[in-house]
Amino acid sequence: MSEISAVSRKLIQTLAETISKQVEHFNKNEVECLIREFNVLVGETTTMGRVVNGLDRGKFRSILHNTFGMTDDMIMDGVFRTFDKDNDSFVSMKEWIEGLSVFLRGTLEEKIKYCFHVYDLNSDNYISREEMFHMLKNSLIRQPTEEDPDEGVKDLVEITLKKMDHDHDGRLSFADFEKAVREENLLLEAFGTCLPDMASIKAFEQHVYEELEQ
Ligand SMILES: [Ca+2]
Ligand SMILES: [Ca+2]
Repeated sequence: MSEISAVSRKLIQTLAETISKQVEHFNKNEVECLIREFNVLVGETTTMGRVVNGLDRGKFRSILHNTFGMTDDMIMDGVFRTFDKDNDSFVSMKEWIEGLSVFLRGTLEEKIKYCFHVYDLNSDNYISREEMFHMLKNSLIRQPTEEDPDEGVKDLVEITLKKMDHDHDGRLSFADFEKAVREENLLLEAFGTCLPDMASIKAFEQHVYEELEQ
C-alpha cells in the first residue's frame, strides 16, 4: 500500500468513526464501506477535471435506477431532493450516509417522514391534490383504450383524500399522512415507490461490503 493510500485510509476511518456517532443504524465499518462506495461513485465524475461536491442529480438518479430499480422520474427527483438536505444540488458524503440510513434501514417513523418529503413536490409541507394527481398519474399504468385517463386519476385522488385527509382541508399535512400510514402501513408508498425492496437492499449491501474486503 502506498503512503498516500495509507493516509487516505486513515482519514476515511477517522471520518467513519465521527459519522457513525451522528447517524443512526450503521456501525463504523459500515460507514467506512459507504464512504468508499461514495468515493467510487463520485470519483468517476472528478476524472473530468473539475471539482465535484458530491453526487449530482443525474448521477444520483442513475444509482436509484440501476441499483434500486426505480423508474419514475418524479419520484426519483423527490428522493434526490430528500437526500440533498442543504439544497445545493449535490448529495454530499454526509447526506449520502444520512439518507441511506433511512432508505436502507429506517424505522417506520423515519420512513413516514422520508416518504412525506419525497411526495411533497414543492416542499410547502403539504401534499396537495395537484401533487397527488401528478404522482398517481405518473405511477399508474395507463390503459390505452380508456377515453379520459385523467378522470380515473381524479377519482383516485378523491378516494385517497377521503381515506387520508383527517382534518378535511383538501390536502395532506404530515399529521394526516402519519396517522393514515400508522393505521394502514401499505399507505406509506401510496403515491409511488420511493423505498428499495429487500432484494436490492441485500444486493447493494453485499456489493458495498465486498469493496471493503478488497
Ligand atoms: Ca447537498
Ligand atoms: Ca406540497
